[in-house]
Amino acid sequence: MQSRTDRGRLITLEGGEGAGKTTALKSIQTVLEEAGIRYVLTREPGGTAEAEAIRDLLLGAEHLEPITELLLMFASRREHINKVIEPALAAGLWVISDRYVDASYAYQGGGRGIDRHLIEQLDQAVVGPCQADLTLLLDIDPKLGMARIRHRPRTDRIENEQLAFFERVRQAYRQQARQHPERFRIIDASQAKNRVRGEIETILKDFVTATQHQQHQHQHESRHTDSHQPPIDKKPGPPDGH
Ligand code: T5A
Repeated sequence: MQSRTDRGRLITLEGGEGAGKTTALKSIQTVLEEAGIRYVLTREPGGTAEAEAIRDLLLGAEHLEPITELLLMFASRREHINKVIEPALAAGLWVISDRYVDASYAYQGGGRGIDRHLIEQLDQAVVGPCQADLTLLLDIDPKLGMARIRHRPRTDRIENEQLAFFERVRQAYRQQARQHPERFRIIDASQAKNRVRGEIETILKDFVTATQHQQHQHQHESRHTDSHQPPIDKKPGPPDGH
């Protein structure tokens, strides 16, 4: 059986609209590349042909019931986990996902007001143990985030929501961070790009160092355990089948 330390690590990136995820992704990639870590870069909703088709529906539809939106997010997530995330982690690759399950708590839970209990049930059934190891939350006042993307020629269905919606999204993200302090790191995304980049790089480097330390310790312990195995009993046993 594969040990926890042989698996890759799942890093997720979250934040409201215009928080600067695209810029942050580059910083994460730089640190992993410098550390010689092989990784897969992916996104949600999306990441597979089927999940990307669901993304087009989610972001392009004129109207969707909140519950339909939630179920489609989790349907695309299941495809993504099964076909991309799990196989990569099992092969020892790291995965960086531009948004993951916390976005459903924030947008469908906080933004749309869907009962958290239902999202937790879906999380358990669809994501199960495939939870993020590290989540970077780019926290920003939605007024500033929206101002940054105002110049975009086209906006999608969710980006067209009102400010109050994005305020609720922000609060729900912060609640997620309070509930999972072991994996969340909050970054003040209103800072200048170079400061955001600096913070992300520091967090990532610490995480890489801690992971590599864990892996070395595990290898050392396995070697130590092997060398203390009791000697194999040399007495010949009965031949097979007797
Ligand atoms: N969704 C997703 C759900 O509702 N539920 C779910 O479960 C999931 C998984 C997905 C949408 O789906 C929703 C959330 C989303 O609405 P997306 O493509 O992930 O869509 O979402 P967006 O937030 O729209 O992603 P963007 O790529 O558009 O935004 P970014 O990456 O946050 O913004 P970015 O990096 O392009 O930056 C925006 C602008 O700001 C500038 C950049 O240069 C750029 O012009 N900028 C800064 N300016 C000043 N200072 C800084 N520090 C800056 N950082 C960036």
